[in-house]
Amino acid sequence: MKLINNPPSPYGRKAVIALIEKGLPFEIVEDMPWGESTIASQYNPLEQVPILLADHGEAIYESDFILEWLERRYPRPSLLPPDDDGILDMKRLQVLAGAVQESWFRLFAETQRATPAAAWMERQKRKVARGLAEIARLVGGREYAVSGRFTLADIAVGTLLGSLDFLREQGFDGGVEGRWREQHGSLVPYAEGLERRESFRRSRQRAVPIDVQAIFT
Ligand SMILES: N[C@@H](CCC(=O)N[C@@H](CS)C(=O)NCC(=O)O)C(=O)O
Repeated sequence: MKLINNPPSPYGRKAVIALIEKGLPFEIVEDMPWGESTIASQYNPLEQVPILLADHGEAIYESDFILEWLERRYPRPSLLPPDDDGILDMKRLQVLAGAVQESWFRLFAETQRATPAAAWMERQKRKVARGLAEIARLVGGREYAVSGRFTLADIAVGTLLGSLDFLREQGFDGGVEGRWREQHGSLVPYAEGLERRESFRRSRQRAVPIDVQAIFT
């Protein structure tokens, strides 16, 4: 299998982690979806990475769908909770983590504009702050988010927190709302435990030169 991915992408990281956890052989094809030579649009009408290219040529895109596709096609080892309650708890966390990630990117994009819309930014900040608080309430202090074992919920939450750290290292702090380590100390041992896993270590986001102005303005 091949994974078309952009090295700084937290969405791509989710797919890489799942592939490693499942012990599947794969090759990464780096792509810059905003660049002129991108290949993403050949495989995904939404022009986004990550895209998983299955061995028979099928292209699967949208990170959560890639994870579900892998789960259905390669069920062992399972990255799902063992029962319906666990599945629903996992999906709630996937929704929350995905939405916080999106709001964070919207916030970042808005800061790149000549005249950022203050009300829009405040709205995104609220979503980030309240989403993170809810994640901390649900997960804080645990080793794994649901069912006492590693699942897709940990991929969702762990990559979100890792991505907030990564963006901060890159110089985008976004304000107090995203400072999850200071705001939600109970998430720190959880996230650091995940980052010690082999799949998390081998999938760390990597900065590449990007013309942010060209993308967002
Ligand atoms: N909801 C998508 C988001 C993917 C996404 O936004 N990928 C970025 C790279 S981090 C991208 O390809 N952006 C190009 C675009 O949105 O046109 C997923 O979960 O896969």
